[in-house]
Amino acid sequence: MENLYSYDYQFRLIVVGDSTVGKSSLLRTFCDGMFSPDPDPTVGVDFNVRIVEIKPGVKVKLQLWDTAGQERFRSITRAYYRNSVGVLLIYDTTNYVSFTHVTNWLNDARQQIEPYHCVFLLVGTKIDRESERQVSTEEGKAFADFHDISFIETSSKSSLYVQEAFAMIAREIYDLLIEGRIHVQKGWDGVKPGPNTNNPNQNQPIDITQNSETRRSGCCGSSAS
Ligand SMILES: Nc1nc2c(ncn2[C@@H]2O[C@H](COP(=O)(O)OP(=O)(O)OP(=O)(O)O)[C@@H](O)[C@H]2O)c(=O)[nH]1
Ligand SMILES: [Mg+2]
Repeated sequence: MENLYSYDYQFRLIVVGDSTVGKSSLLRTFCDGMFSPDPDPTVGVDFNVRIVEIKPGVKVKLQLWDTAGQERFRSITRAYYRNSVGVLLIYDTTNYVSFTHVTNWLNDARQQIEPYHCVFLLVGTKIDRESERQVSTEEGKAFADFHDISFIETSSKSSLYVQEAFAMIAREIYDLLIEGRIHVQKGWDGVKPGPNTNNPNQNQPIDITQNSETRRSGCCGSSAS
């Protein structure tokens, strides 16, 4: 069993996208290894935790906020962006309309999160339903490239690339942290140091002032103090 008290950093991630695109299913597969063909729609916001080893000897606790896609919960969802360091933008590869709405989710997230740093990952779900596909891999990739963010396609039903999706965004955040482009800040819960003591950087805020001109793929915002 995972030791929930042994980790180097905590990253807070939020999962957003239209209703029924498979946000909760993605988290359930990732956190519990289970898939349900008939889950309840999310009401407001749900919360999951999982510790992952993103590099040999580096453990990160992922605090995962699962949001409701339904419009009536939108104001609740917005309140959770600000304290997130990563956003998984989800669409359903068998539902073109959900893909066209990703721009709105991206803009909404950017608006709420700035001036804090954030890493985005575009995730196309349900690739086990290949015969019903409406959004090609190329279209997903082109959107991600245009917005300078990472991209992956998954199936929660068959577990395909689910672990990889979370590892991808966690590693990207960690690399930015180590490079000093994201840092631990008081009053912001996106990244927090963990209780492990073997990481020399963990208890001190990282000074990014010397690097604040540079931006990296998928990273938005500037230094907030
Ligand atoms: N075949 C297949 N079905 C999936 C997959 N992921 C989710 N589904 C199905 O899609 C439907 C919606 O899944 P949810 O995970 O509840 O969707 P959601 O995005 O959390 O929806 P809201 O909570 O309403 O925002 C369910 O019937 C799931 O079983 C997948 O990878 N493959
Ligand atoms: Mg849900």
